[in-house]
Amino acid sequence: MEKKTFYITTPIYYPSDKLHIGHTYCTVATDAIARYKRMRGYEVMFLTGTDEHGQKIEEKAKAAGITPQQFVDRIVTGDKGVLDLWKLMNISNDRFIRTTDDYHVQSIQRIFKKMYEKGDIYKGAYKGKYCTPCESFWTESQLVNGRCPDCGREVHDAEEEAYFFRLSKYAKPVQELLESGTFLEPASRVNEMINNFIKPGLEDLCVSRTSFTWGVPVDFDPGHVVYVWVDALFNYCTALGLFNDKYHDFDKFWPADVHIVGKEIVRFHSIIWPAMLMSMELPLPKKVYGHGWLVIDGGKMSKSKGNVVDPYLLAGMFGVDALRFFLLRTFPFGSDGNFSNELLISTINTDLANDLGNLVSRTTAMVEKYFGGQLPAEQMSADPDSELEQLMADTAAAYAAEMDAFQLHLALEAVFRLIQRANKYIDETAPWALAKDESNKPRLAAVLYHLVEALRNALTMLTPFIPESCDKAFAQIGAEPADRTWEKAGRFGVLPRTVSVRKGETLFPRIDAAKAIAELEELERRAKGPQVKVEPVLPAVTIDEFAKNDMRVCKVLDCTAVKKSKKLLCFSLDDGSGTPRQILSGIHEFYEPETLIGKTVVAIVNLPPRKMMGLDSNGMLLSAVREVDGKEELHLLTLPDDVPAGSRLA
Ligand code: ME8
Repeated sequence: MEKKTFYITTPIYYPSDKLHIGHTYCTVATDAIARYKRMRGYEVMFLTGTDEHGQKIEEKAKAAGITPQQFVDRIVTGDKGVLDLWKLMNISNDRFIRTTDDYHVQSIQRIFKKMYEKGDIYKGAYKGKYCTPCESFWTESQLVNGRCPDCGREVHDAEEEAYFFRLSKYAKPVQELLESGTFLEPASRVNEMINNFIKPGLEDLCVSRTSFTWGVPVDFDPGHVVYVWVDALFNYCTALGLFNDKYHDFDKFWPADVHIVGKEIVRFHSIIWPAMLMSMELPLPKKVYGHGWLVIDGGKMSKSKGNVVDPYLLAGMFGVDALRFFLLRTFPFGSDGNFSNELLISTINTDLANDLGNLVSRTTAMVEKYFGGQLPAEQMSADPDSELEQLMADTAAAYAAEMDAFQLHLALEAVFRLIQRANKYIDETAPWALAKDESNKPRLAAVLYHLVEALRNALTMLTPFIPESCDKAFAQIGAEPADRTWEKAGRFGVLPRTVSVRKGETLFPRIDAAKAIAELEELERRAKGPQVKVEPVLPAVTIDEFAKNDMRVCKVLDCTAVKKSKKLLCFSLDDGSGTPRQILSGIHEFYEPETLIGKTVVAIVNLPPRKMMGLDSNGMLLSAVREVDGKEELHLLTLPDDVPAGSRLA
């Protein structure tokens, strides 16, 4: 019998900056679902990739002095680029598409032409509000406080000759699609789409641009490039071979079972995408699932806000599986979640180090200690522990239901109820007390067998989330690959009663939170580089006003610390007049006085005299000052020694 197929996608990423933990969240979630479906026996196609065209990339490449292709190559295939990140995070995608791939470009041209020939794309003139970073045109009514509703940045008036897609024609069938069944989930997003976008009236969509060139050229009208969202959305089909010879899986996998997307791009996936597919007379995807954002202090992570969290850094410190687990265990998939390092560490410590890690190490240690590593089948009592056995079955059922509904955090919650129950079972049965009396050995063996079986069940269900750690733990409890399958989950009595276990390395060492956070902050600080505060430019002065400042080159004749002052240095200066000038300067924390004698400095000499610590100061020395990482940095202005004393600065 042919296997059932399951086609799942993530959004294809903009390689305009390095990816952050928010992008990682979406891909790790999709990966866990894909792995789960494979475990359930589906032939899975898991697609991800990069969305490489558009004005933003063209502008960034220009600013970097390289071609757009070079720019995207760096971020996609370069060191610590997109491909490296997915490898590191153990992402099991079956295919990776780049929208600059020739086959995709060719397919997009054919798709565009087909919709044009059908009359669903027509030529017109576009006037609207354009958000450059989001590459989106907006109508006046869609703006929020006159700004882009997606990113909150300024929009500007834009007008250009353009092709339009007859989105308005599809308003009714799209609304029906949204209202019927479960095309878009979570359900809360349906009303948002209908009320915010469909009810105000769907306008035709501008689908070509002439103001830049980095895009798929409209082959029948040079000068136009295809709107990046048309180019991007059809990746889900071109990557299967629609209108190209690169792949031949379209009939097998289309329509997609689910597109996993972030909430801000639900609009594109649940309105524009089905409308274009209707136009192309292609089947519609079965589901779009809009997940929430990882936020920091309530705001979305973004490079421009400087609050992006680097997945390389976290995976390096805590391990890939710990990071994968944290992302999917902590935040309900459909809602926003507040990311913090503290939460990450406490989740690792509580669930992985304590609950799971302890269950593995206590179970294996006890089988080794009391039975030399192998349970004695012939001596094992057959007493059932029906509550724990039943919980194994119930957990598998609950887990499957939650995974099928993409409620990943609830699926994990169910598994951890089993793990916690198994830990409690250890306390209740007290194997160490049973071990004291030889006659209790059969019961002791049965208790330990129950624990190994509870672990086997839990690990099977955790495998899509933390595959490498589960492999290691399975090896410790003597579970062969054939014992790790979904068919064996939810059952008791799968492993042989003579199972051999071997205590191994600690899977998730406990993290010292204070130490780890200090280390992380230091690494983050170093990765960011010094944070220099740049003072805003002051209001303008006229040249005449400026010329009133009398700034002179002076030689330092003597320099001493002022008694009882931590800051002040007393300078005796040759200002060229023949009479030494005394100036006090609060720079002792930056310089030792003797190191300044003989230096050529600059002083403003026409300030009114001041008294400080009982001493006269006749002017001020000029310094360069800036704030770095919140601390003031000062450099006394010095000139080459051949500049004579008394020269004026002008
Ligand atoms: O949108 N938390 O690409 P993209 C959770 N190229 N998810 C986040 C996030 C965060 N802090 N930040 C970003 C695009 N994402 C288009 C997709 S698909 C045909 C084209 C998610 O790189 C975001 O919600 O800007 C989106 O789903 C994905 O990362 C890619 O974002």
